[in-house]
Amino acid sequence: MRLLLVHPSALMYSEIFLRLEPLGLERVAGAARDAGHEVRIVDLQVSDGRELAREFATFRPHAMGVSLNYLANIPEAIGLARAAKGAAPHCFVFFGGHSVSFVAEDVLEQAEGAVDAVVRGEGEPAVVPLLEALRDGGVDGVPGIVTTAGRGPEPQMMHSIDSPLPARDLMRHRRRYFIGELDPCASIEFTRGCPWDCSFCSAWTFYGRSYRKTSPDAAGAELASIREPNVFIVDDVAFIRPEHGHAIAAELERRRIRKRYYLETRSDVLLRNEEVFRRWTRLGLRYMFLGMEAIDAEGLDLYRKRVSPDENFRALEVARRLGINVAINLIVDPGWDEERFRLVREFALAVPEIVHLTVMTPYPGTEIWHTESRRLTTRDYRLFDIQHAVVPTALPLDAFYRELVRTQAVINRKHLGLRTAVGALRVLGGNLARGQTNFARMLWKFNRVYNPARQMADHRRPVRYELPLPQPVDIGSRRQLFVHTRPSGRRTQ
Ligand code: B12
Ligand code: SF4
Repeated sequence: MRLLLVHPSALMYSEIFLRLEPLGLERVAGAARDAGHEVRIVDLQVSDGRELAREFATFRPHAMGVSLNYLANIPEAIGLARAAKGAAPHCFVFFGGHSVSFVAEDVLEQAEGAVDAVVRGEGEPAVVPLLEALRDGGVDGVPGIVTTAGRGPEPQMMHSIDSPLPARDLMRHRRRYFIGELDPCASIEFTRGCPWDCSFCSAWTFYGRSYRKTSPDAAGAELASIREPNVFIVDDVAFIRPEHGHAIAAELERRRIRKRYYLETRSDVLLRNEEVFRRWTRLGLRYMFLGMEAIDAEGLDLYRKRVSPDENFRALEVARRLGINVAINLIVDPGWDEERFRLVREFALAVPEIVHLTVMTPYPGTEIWHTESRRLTTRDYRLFDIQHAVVPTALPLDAFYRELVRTQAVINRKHLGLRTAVGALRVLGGNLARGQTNFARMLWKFNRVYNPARQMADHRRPVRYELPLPQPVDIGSRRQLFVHTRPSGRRTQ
């Protein structure tokens, strides 16, 4: 069958720092292609609607699948589904991905027939049975399927994540993916899932708190096939298991693979496994996101981060010693006042690291979606991008955004200060010489993108599609939050 896979546009407020390949969609494409189907991908992060319309008209897909990892993309995806059905009523339209797995029934209802099905959970084990069922008639038996008739069998979880390989060759604009100065940049996955259970995060609920690893051999072979000199490791928490990090490193040493890497991890993992990170710096590890989330013990407890402020600060020292550039993430609570923002600015100016701010947002699939007692002030999907406040702010909303943007701007200026600017110019020169302009554009975009008036205007847009209301759930039984449920007793690590 002919399958067209689509990734929606980038969210404006994240595009400034990065734009990365849609690895999940590429893996779904890989699974379908391995089974003999003809597959194409359009990534609207780097292509425009005209390219999609052209592809749709010439390829004439039997089915179109849209990736919905981000809630904020749901209205756009419903628009794409409506357009597809208008142009080709017999094309089977389905959605899949992280966020839509938690709100499948609501999205089907909102799409009013434009979406035939939502696939909950991992896409690789579902896509081939789905295409076969389409050919043979009747999709109700496909694992993870949800239609307006109800839910099919439970989603299946792959035993090994070594295959299928992502269909990277189907991406037509690979040079447009970048993260900071790592331009161009590919992505890779070494592990899937997270064994922790932070209250604001849905990574663990999606995979039922399970955790799987690639084999070092498969990871080495995949990295060897990547042409880009830079790689973003998409794992929620990199190198939880030191022996796994060492085994992949050994494989890269054996194959003489050297690239520059960006990854994300936790402070306690970095402290525990310093040696692994040191070894990876020799292989090219340059940048790391550290989800600190809060600078005080109270905030860390609230998010159930299971890390102390002391561990966070010691982890920063370790990273500095290893020469890794760190981007710290802090969660802004809508309850913050001017004094609190001032303290955070002071902290951000006092540390050499890049400080990134995201606004505390209850998402479907997270524990705080069910427990956060503050009323939602909006249910507009587009505002659930962790750059907008969706629960009441202590400051008037416009003052909250002014403080937020002021803090982000102070931090940004710090990084564009004279010393950094000289460094940035050197990098810029190198990138431009190789025809890579993503990093250059990013440097000048800040004021246009981060702007309180624009954030306020986002709240005033007419709303067509709204998030469902949170249902009270007994958090004592966590399995109610899971998309994938594991048979009890199975080892996760
Ligand atoms: C890597 C990553 C990114 C990367 C890459 C994003 C990209 N272009 O794909 C970067 C760093 C750019 C990023 C940015 C952001 N991210 Co992010 N990200 C992740 C992360 C850690 C892993 C995603 C991943 O690549 N996994 C590996 C691949 C193989 O899995 P996958 O993408 O989930 O795909 C599988 C299934 O979802 C499904 N599937 C996916 N697509 C499709 C399509 C079809 C048709 C089907 C059937 C199935 C299917 O099958 C795939 C294979 O099993 C997830 C957390 C997580 N563990 O999922 C957060 C996560 C998705 N991100 C999140 C957020 C909030 C953001 C930001 C908004 C943060 C910010 N403000 O800066 C931005 C927005 C980016 C944007 N859209 O413009 C939230 C989403 C919250 C929500 N409910 O909307 C998550 C869940 C993290 C969290 N802590 O809660 N992110
Ligand atoms: S925030 Fe990080 S450590 Fe916490 S559950 Fe999510 S992915 Fe895991």
